[in-house]
Amino acid sequence: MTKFVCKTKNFPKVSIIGTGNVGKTLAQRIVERNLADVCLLDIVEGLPQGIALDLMEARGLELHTRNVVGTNNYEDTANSDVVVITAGIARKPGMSREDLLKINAKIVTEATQKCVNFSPNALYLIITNPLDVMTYLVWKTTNLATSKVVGMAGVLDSTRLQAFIAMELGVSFNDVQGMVLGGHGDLMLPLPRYCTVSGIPITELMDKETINRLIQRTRDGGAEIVKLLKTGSAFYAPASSAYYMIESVLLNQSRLLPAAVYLQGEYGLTDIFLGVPCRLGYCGVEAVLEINLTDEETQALHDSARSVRDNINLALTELNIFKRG
Ligand code: TXD
Repeated sequence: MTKFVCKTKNFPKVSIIGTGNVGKTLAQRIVERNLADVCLLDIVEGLPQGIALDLMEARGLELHTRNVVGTNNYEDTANSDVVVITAGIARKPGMSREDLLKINAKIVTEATQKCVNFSPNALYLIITNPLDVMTYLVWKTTNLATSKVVGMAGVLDSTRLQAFIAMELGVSFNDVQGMVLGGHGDLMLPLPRYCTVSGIPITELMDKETINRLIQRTRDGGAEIVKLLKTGSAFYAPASSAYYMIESVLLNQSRLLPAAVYLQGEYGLTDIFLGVPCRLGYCGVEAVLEINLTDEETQALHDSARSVRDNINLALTELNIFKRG
């Protein structure tokens, strides 16, 4: 065969740190939708290589053109457009998100620092729990701009609420919009006033009792799945939520979505990452939106922020993490 040297178009590159359930499902979604090449990294030798090879062997049948590589070496993540941090341990039954704090803080900050050496301009999408705390620690322990660090939780919590609303009303999932703000924990803040079915607020379609039941189910959404699975936690909807955000970045869609972003006075909160609506495009977080909240909602958001801040302080002191000036 005659071989020709040909310069191919550079496709975007996404590196995923942690090749567990969320990482490998996200990789599959990204390549099978032809969005980007993927580099999978894990601490376990052979795991990312095996998953990458498996996905490449499916390529001829799935008819996509993206490459997947698996590695244990951070050099291979170089020049990524997006770096996704899913490394850590997953929540087990009976374990609160806060229990994960100490172990995951070390894993996440060390992994991110290594990635930043090779991809200083990437957008860093944090997934590891406890989400809002991990996102803050990533920013605090690197020189990344606030626009380049974002945490995934609001899209997941909102899509769960959307699913529960659609199932309750028997309407198409596609017609439902949900909006969940606050930390990714028991104090998250689902906002029924901003949840709609084809533009109609759900407060017009359901009584208060039903709405409260769906809100509680959303708050318990992660735990409900942990309880059913017995080992591990949810990963299909989390991977879809991360994909949704990455697509908005790489295709420069500037979607308006809830995510953990750095607040500098918005909602009366400073120096914290918390779930609020933002605009996400190629440059990262392009804008943080301040929507109208009632006094009660503002109070609930501040309660959620307080719990996140307590855990941030715990991580900073217990792990003796260097405070960025
Ligand atoms: O809404 C959200 N943000 C979340 C968060 C939704 C779902 C899952 N959420 C959290 O993401 C979950 O609580 C975990 O903290 C992470 C990853 O969840 P996943 O379900 O993928 O966990 P797994 O299957 O246990 O995978 C974790 C992988 C596993 O392969 C480990 O070997 C790897 O992380 N790991 C590491 N990789 C690289 N470097 C280090 N140090 C390391 N430590 C563990």
